Amino acid sequence: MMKNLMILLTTILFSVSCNSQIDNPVNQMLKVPDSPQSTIMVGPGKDYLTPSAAAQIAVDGDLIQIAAGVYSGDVVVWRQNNLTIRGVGGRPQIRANGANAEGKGTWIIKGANTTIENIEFSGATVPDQNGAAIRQEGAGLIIRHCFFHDNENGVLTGGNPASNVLIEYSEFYRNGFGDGYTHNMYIGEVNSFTLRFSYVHQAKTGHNVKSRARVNYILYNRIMDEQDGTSSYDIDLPNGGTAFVIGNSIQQGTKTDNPTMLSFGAEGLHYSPNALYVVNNTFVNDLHSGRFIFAQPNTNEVKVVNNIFYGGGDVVNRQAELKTNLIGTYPKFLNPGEYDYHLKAKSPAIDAGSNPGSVGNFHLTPAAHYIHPMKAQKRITIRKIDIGAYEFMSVRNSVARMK
Ligand SMILES: [Ca+2]
Ligand SMILES: [Ca+2]
Repeated sequence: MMKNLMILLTTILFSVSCNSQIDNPVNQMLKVPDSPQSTIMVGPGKDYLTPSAAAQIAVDGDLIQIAAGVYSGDVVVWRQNNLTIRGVGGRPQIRANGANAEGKGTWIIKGANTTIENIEFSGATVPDQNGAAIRQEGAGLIIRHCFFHDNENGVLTGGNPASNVLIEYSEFYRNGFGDGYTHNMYIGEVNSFTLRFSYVHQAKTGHNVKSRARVNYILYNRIMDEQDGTSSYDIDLPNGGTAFVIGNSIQQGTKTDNPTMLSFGAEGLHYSPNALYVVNNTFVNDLHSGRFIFAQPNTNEVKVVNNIFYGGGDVVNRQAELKTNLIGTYPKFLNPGEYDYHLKAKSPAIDAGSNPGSVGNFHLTPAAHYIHPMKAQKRITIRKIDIGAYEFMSVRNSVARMK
């Protein structure tokens, strides 16, 4: 109880607006929205009753505000650039309810630099069983504070080397047709993909996270099968590239479709170089067999530092730089029944890590904790860095840091 209070307290004290706090080179590449051309209001009693009506008259740079409520069977092709589409007054629910646009899904985004905030999407289905709640065709997409559930795909993006995709503070649950070809999220061959502060769980047979991006930043998320999830991989990066997997809690359940948790280059390496950096994650394998990490044998570099690997199974299939990981030993989790992998006092993970270094100007040391659900907290190293996704903070040192 005391520990829970302490964590709540520190969460409140150190919760951060992450755009300002988290050093991530992708931030430099993402568009910062200018002031909108105009604001279009959508909802009952507003100028436009549905998102599709707003899409008919919007121009580049508009802000579209959708009032909370249920929008059923309304599908949209967004053609404008630099749109911000935001749920207001609560989170509007976009339910496909059997409808689709262009045979592809619920919202088809053809414009560039689109931001979508605070919207719930469900029920995307199409005849070829590859329907997406959001199908991105332009370059540049930001999704934050959204919820995708019970779609064939949550988010599906096309390949575009000019595109950077950011998903943050969002939940993906039970997406997938169930045939293994559809996923909670499926990012195509874009320049970069960042997923952070998100809760991605229980994909139906497909992968929880799948990305073919050149550079992937998978940072501070909760990615899990939990009790009954049937996902294949927790994280699938089938084309290699450069991947930073840092600060995540990743769990494999007993009903997983595939006994591997993180897979890199399984369909062949498409980029140069190909490098995988797995730092300060907590991996829990409730299947008790299989493998935590697969990396294609020709990958240039595989660095695995400061991770907890608990539950049994092989750590990695090939030669890798393995340093200060906690393997097999019980880490003394705070509340593993609720998949909360914060550490308890006297955990063998405390102060047992090492400096993971940097790659170019990107620091591998974790800068944040994922706080459930879908919050971020700044991570500060106390004495030596701990192993796993969470730095242990006693009440005494949280008080010291307040002064
Ligand atoms: Ca798996
Ligand atoms: Ca420490």
